[in-house]
Amino acid sequence: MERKALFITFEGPEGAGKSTQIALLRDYLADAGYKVVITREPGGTPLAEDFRNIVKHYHGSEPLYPATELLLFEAARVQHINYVIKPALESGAIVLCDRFTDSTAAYQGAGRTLNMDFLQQLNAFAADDCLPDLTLLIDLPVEIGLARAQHRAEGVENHNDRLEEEKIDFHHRVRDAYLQIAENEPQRVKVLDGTLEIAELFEQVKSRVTDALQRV
Ligand code: Z5A
Repeated sequence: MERKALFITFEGPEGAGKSTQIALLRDYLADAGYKVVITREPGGTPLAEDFRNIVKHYHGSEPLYPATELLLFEAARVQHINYVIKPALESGAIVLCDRFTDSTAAYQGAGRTLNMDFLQQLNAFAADDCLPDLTLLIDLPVEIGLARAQHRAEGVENHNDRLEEEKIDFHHRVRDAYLQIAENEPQRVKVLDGTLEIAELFEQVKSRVTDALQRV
């Protein structure tokens, strides 16, 4: 089969169902004969996974400054872009990435209220022209997503997730920021209803991805 490099990112508030849809899409595309790479942010390389562990679980006596958190996400991204995403795209793979630069805008920009213009410059610097062809934003009410995430965390020892533990206002700012990004960039960002059943939502994911594949 002809190789069609395509960079697809999945975004959304907590518990939106991104990982679930990515796994379904990977199997669907692989069965159709495409080379598929799935990855995530923060993470995707050994060092970026170490940074992930800090930003998600660090609860030491020296709190992370919001700017430190931002720079750790961007540092992880530089490793990830250069060691995973660019090589995969150059090999003709479809890359499915769980979170990317829109997460930084939503969580550190809107959630932590850091300077959005500066943050977008950092995003551009880290991404180094490697921008998504398609972003699927799985939207759902904050309360539903957090309930799902909490349910899943039950029974997981030392779950302690710094971002999940943020106040409800933080999560509302994150969701609103995502919807604003989608409004600003309707060509790239497609909003899907995360309250749908898994199979029904997957039909919409497939439809958006099929459209994108026809364009490359
Ligand atoms: N972050 C940031 O702040 N800045 C950045 O620049 C970047 C990231 C890149 C990554 O954590 C954290 O990093 C994240 C943002 C921040 N904040 N937090 N916390 P993560 O990767 O561990 O967490 P996540 O990305 O938020 O993923 P998630 O909570 O695991 O959600 P998900 O992948 O979207 O959902 P899921 O795992 O597919 O599903 C969650 C549960 O719901 C699970 O039990 C499913 O079985 C269930 N589910 C899934 N779909 C459905 C439907 N359709 N109906 C009902 N139930 C469903």
